Amino acid sequence: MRLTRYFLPVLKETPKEAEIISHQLMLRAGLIKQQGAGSYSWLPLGYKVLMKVQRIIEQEQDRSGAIQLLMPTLQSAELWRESGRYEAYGREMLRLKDRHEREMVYGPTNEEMITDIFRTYVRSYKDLPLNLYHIQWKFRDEVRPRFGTMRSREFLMKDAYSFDLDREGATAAFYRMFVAYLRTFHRMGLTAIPMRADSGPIGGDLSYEFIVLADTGESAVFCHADLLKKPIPAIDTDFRGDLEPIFKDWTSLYAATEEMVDQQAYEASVPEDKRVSARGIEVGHIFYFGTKYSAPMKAVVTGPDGKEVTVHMGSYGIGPTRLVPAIIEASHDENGIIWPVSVAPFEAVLINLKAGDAESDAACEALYGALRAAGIDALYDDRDQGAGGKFATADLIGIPYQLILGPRGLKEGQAEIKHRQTGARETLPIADAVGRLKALIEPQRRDQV
Ligand code: 5CA
Repeated sequence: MRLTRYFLPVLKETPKEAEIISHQLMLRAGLIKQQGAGSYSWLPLGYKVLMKVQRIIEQEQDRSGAIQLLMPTLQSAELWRESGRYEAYGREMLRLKDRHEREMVYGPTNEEMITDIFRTYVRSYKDLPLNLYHIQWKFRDEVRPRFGTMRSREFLMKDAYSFDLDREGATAAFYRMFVAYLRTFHRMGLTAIPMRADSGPIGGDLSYEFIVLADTGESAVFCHADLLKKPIPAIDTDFRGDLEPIFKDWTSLYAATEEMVDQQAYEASVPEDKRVSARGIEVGHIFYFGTKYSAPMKAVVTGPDGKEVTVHMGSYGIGPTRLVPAIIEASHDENGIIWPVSVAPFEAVLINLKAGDAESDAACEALYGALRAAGIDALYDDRDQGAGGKFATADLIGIPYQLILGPRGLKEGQAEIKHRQTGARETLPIADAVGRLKALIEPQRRDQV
């Protein structure tokens, strides 16, 4: 992409309304624009990151056996009356009426609708296990929308719903999602710690949150330090086998959010030098809730003995529009964002230090062509502007590698690569630059764990 033909509205000043660094940087780097209270447009650069985050989520969901579909945002109030949540959900749910005076809600989550889909089509235990997911906008009329897309009113959620014959089957589904989540966050360069949680309005008795540690996190968390450096399970790509040992291994070390923490148990089970009390951002939440929705909504199948069985369900949420700021909170410096390659909007930025100079332009055009031919997603800063501004933009928007070429280097046949994360610089023959970038970038794309 040529910057002169792109749409990248970067801001010089830090917007006053933004309290936390990720919100400031998302506005400054032209990732989002506020449209109303807790409502944001995703501008092209932000949208590219969001799509990469979603792609990783989809790959790991698919790999775990979940199947993608798409449900609408507006739902009939009737469905919510069936489960008993129409009254229970309270003012967080946006309610509206259509021209026929039919009561509708803008979905804050989809347990009811997916249960309706299930009961329409599934009749036999032979069709289980089943796990269906979608990525769709949700609306929650949060009391305090804040921190940009971190806690907005309209936000994207990946929500998956599992259906099983019994508690044992549902627990196995829960473990699969648990492992899929560990892999998902790891591929985005995040350390996310599973913590036992309260299940709130979703209900159920088994519930874990995945928390990314950051000073600006909304909740206080307490955990064992070893959780922060646990290797991610490299499992069979089809998720076969028993995943309970992985779940047990990860949850045997103490970790809890402030709502759930038991200070005595924490101090008893974690040696003093291993106690981490920090703040964290909840990026995912998984629930097992048995027959809470399937019983009132009559989602039943015929079991192996011919008798009717009410199915056991779980639901599994991840917030893609929250993950983008969470990644920034975890990875930035005083000059801007530092994207991990796996979610970076561009993998490299080519900086022409003297746009307008015939020789520089020709050499940069050739390099830009070579970058594309090598399959590197590159931004070409071809603006007719001073070098200082170009370096500042490249740092601000966080592109992992800067490939820098100017008249002086050109004379010596040399280009420079700057690593955004470490600040390291290497000078190398122009002809070697693209090959070197490819070697740096490819292993970090993290298609696998
Ligand atoms: N039905 C269940 C799971 S599918 C559910 O709604 N879970 S949740 O309430 O915990 O939300 C799931 C995820 O959505 C959260 O972990 C968070 O990443 C994201 N999320 C929730 N509320 C917001 C919000 N106001 N802004 C941005 N992301 C949010």
